[in-house]
Amino acid sequence: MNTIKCLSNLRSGSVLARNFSTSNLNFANHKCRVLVVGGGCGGTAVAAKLAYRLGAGQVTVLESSDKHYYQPLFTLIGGGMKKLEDSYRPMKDTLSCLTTWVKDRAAKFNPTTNTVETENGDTIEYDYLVVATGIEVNYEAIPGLVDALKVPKGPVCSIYSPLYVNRVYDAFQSFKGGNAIFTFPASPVKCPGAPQKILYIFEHYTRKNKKRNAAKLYYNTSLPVIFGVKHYADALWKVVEKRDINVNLRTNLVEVLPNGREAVFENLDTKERKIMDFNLLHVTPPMRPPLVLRENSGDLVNEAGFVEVNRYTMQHMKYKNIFALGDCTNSPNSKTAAAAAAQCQVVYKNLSAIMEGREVERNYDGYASCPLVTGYNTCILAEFDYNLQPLESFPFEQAKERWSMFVMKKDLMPPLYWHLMMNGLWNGPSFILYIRRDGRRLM
Ligand code: UQ1
Repeated sequence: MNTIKCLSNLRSGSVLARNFSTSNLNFANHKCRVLVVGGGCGGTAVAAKLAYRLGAGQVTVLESSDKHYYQPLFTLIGGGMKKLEDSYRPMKDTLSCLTTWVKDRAAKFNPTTNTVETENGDTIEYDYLVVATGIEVNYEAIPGLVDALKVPKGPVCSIYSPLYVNRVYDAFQSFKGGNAIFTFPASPVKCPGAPQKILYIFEHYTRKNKKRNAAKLYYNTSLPVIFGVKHYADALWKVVEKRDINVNLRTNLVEVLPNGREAVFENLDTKERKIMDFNLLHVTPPMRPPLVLRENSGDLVNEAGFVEVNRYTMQHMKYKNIFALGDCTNSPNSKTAAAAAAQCQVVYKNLSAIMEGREVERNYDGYASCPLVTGYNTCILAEFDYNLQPLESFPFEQAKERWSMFVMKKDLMPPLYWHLMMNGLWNGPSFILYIRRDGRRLM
């Protein structure tokens, strides 16, 4: 990664940029051409692209974290296949050296004055803004959950936070039998496939460790379907049937009882509540946009707090100098890193066009992909668009569980993410589809 960054420095004639630009600067009043709010997957990728085009010092990234997590690894950490330490890099090494890192957090968006106020009380003025704050996990929304997640070596766990992900494999190992319940909340979530990936990994784990006969597995999901895309839902129903997993649709976790062994679920249609006991409870928490979007961003967002963009161009519906991508937008795609990869090229192209006084030119088709890991060596690679139609990269039946797709998820995607996507060099597999589908993906 350093080689690519240094090369980009040399090519822009700014060898020193790495040392001076990617530092945690705090200016009382900072002015920049492009402000990217959020140094996660989408923000970092689009900032790298823009900085490479505009040169050093033109793009500022507002991000408070020291670490950048590659969150797709969290399911594998849950299964004991990877370590938490494998999933992150220092923020300073992830952000392009051509960008200026302001280590702070957005407190208020003022789209009419082209400024963002930060939590430290500074104001950043921009010509163009890219919002990429991501979505926030809200464990507190479920009474009893946070306390249960504090119990050392307890049976309640969750892959959705670096705070709790290491509890998951511990809970697998402590499990001796009884009910193992995996949940999906009644809110938009990032990586909607992950709540069942960890279920399938656990099922395989119990078989490998001679605990399967003693275990009763439940997937309690708020959704009315097992997966939003029928093509893959059909395949997943066969997986749960074959592996004797009980699926309860429209079933939402509402409380974890203080005894730490029982949870309350509500049927979202009948409103009926029931208590289920468990020996393992894997929780996917409800999620929501971060506070600054929910409360301090005026007409940048919809009622729920998601940034209102045109779903094709990713341009803000009202403010033409503002774009958004990733999990914080209201575009109805699946919230995955692969979607952010496809969106970052659309944002980059359209923002560049606007800067040059041209019309937006690129359309995002809703592409998302979800490597549905189904155990310790198999994976179904789901790829689809806004119409929930499969949009597959490979010339074989992807709805089938495959070892090759598991290797791609576990061993090929992480280096691709760190070396290509974080340097603005990966826009998803649209080029493969371009070759295979006669140009369908490049509009
Ligand atoms: C992808 O582009 C991506 O974004 C970086 C992922 O997130 C980690 C993925 O998991 C996948 C599967 C893709 C799509 C890539 C190919 C080669 C189909």
